Amino acid sequence: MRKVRGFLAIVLLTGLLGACADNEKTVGQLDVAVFVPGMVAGSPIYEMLVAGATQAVSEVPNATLKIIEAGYNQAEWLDKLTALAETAEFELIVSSNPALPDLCARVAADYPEQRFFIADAYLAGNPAIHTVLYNQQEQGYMIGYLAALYTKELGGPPVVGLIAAQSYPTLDRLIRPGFLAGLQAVDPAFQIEYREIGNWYDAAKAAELAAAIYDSGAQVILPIAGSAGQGVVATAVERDRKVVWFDGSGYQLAPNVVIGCADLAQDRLVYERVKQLLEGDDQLYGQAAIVSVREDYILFDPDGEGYRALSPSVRQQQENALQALAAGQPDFLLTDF
Ligand code: RBF
Repeated sequence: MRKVRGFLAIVLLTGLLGACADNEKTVGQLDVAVFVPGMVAGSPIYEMLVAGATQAVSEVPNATLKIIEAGYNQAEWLDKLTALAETAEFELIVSSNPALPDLCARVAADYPEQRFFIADAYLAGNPAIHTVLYNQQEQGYMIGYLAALYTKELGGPPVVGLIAAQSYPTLDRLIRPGFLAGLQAVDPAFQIEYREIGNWYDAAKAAELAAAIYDSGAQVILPIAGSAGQGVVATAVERDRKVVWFDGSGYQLAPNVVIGCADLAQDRLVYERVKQLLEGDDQLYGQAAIVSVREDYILFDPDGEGYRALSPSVRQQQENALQALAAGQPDFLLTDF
């Protein structure tokens, strides 16, 4: 009899707990989902997204974290995001990239209680969504300047490669013009040799495109291609040419081939904003912030063998340009997007 009662008690308890998990949330519990639009590995911007959210959640009592990799098929993202909102399990969905605000706005229309924070994106005025955009003109400028300094010192033709995964507004309207401005600040003769891969993972295609650009005479290429960018590095190693890097330190990928890395403080940004939102700062929803070199969210990372191996003159000129940029010269003022 005792055994049966015990068994019944366990069944009842399990049923109750199950009901709780399905229908109700424990009071005070804050569940966060990180929606990665792609895969984490090989994309520093997503590695930092996860790191920042993880730290914020670890510092807020009762907060939990789940990481969802949505994969590279962009046509599936809306359905996956909708399914996530439909669970009503997560107070906050955190993501990163400029395509996300439109998708989140569509989900928010059907699930008005759902809240979103999206880094590396811009959407103002939606009461369910907070976004923060990097002034990517600056990241493009600082790395373009270095690519041109290196090429010019070597006496190569005034052309630098840019291999992108795909065309998108931030690339076309901020990164690419900023990169060109950096090149032409060194010498107005510089031009970009531009190619597109078609996705964020095909390193073999990126390697092929890089080969064609290097063979046409360019000394340096910038990949904006997530994990596919490693194909560009592989070709540079084969041909003894150079790469400049975006979004974080890439020096370790190939010492003396990666000559400079621009960096985003995306881990710090995501940490700060997620923490603020979890602590109840609801005023952020509806707001679209823009951050820049002035608040140290966009940086240049000089701490790599490839950068230290450059001539003292190139490094001095690069450091002067970085100081000028921080002081507003040139001024890439951006108030909306
Ligand atoms: N950047 C990455 O590093 N990895 C990615 O998988 C990736 N996927 C993206 C998908 C879309 C649809 C868009 C618009 C951008 C993507 N980005 C990705 C680019 C990212 O938002 C940012 O512009 C660059 O990382 C430069 O900072």
